[in-house]
Amino acid sequence: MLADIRDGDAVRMLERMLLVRGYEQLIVALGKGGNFPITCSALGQEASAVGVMSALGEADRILTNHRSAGHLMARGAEPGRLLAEVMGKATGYCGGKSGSLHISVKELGVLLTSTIVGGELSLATGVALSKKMLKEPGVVACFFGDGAACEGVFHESLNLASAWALPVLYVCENNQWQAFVSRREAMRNEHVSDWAAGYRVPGRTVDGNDVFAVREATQEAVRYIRETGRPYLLETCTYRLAGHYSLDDQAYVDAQELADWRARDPILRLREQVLAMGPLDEAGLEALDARVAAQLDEARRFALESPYPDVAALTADVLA
Ligand SMILES: Cc1ncc(C[n+]2csc(CCOP(=O)(O)OP(=O)(O)O)c2C)c(N)n1
Repeated sequence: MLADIRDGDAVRMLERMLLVRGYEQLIVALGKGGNFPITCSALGQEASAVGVMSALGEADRILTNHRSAGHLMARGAEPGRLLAEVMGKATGYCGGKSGSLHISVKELGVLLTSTIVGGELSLATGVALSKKMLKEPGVVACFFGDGAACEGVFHESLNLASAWALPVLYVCENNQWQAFVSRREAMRNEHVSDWAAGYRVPGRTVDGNDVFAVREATQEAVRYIRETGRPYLLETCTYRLAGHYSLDDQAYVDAQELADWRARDPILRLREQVLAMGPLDEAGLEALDARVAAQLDEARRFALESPYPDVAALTADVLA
């Protein structure tokens, strides 16, 4: 961990997590003004996104679900182009056609955002099969929720990836909720990773609010996949601190449960770790906050001032 501090990784990870959090809050704030698309945020899950992504390499490919902003930004996506995409602007990563629920960023290796719950699981398995057949290097990382893990497609995907020895890192972000249903009502096992053994796949659960733990677990998983060519299931235990979608006020959530998880906020935790370990003091943290706020202001300006696509663009890239 000391090495992390020395080379500035901890500060860089904190900056990314702050940027993701600020971006998600900005989208909710813009939504309150009306006339803005509804999105699904992963507020509170920043350590999982940043920790996993920090252990992946350039040749690796990523598929994700409807809570994708953190994954995209942790991979290096610019907040301005992401926001422009959500707003349907021409400067967005998909020319404004995908919104937040279907975005892909080819140059960053992010192949898919699926709003079909579990859709990313079978497609990631297929991408891994193609990688294997074409003898391409790299692993395929697939982010999904505990709700997706309760669907048949999760079990079919794990089974096939194991039977065919495919290089997939299945990352279940267990945020304790499946839309408006607590995961306790939908599954009897405590951990999604318990299911892995049934498919002869290694499974590990890690504290998803501890960015260092997530990174270390991902490094181990990726090492295993690169060495054996076989799949691995990593479960990051975390919590969705905001509603299912941007207008959801979470009235159905137990207040004590929410308060307990707020106290385990991954950003507060990393701030304290950074202070204790020394790369930044209070003034340094304030300067970091200001830098992030400036980046988000610029992203907002860029997206708002960007033009909408020409009508002619409607039929470009349409394959069917
Ligand atoms: C196939 C399918 N069924 C239902 C939905 C509606 N839906 C959207 S998100 C969601 C909950 C998914 O829960 P989980 O996989 O745990 O992800 P989380 O939202 O908690 O990140 C549901 C049921 C959908 N989009 N697709």
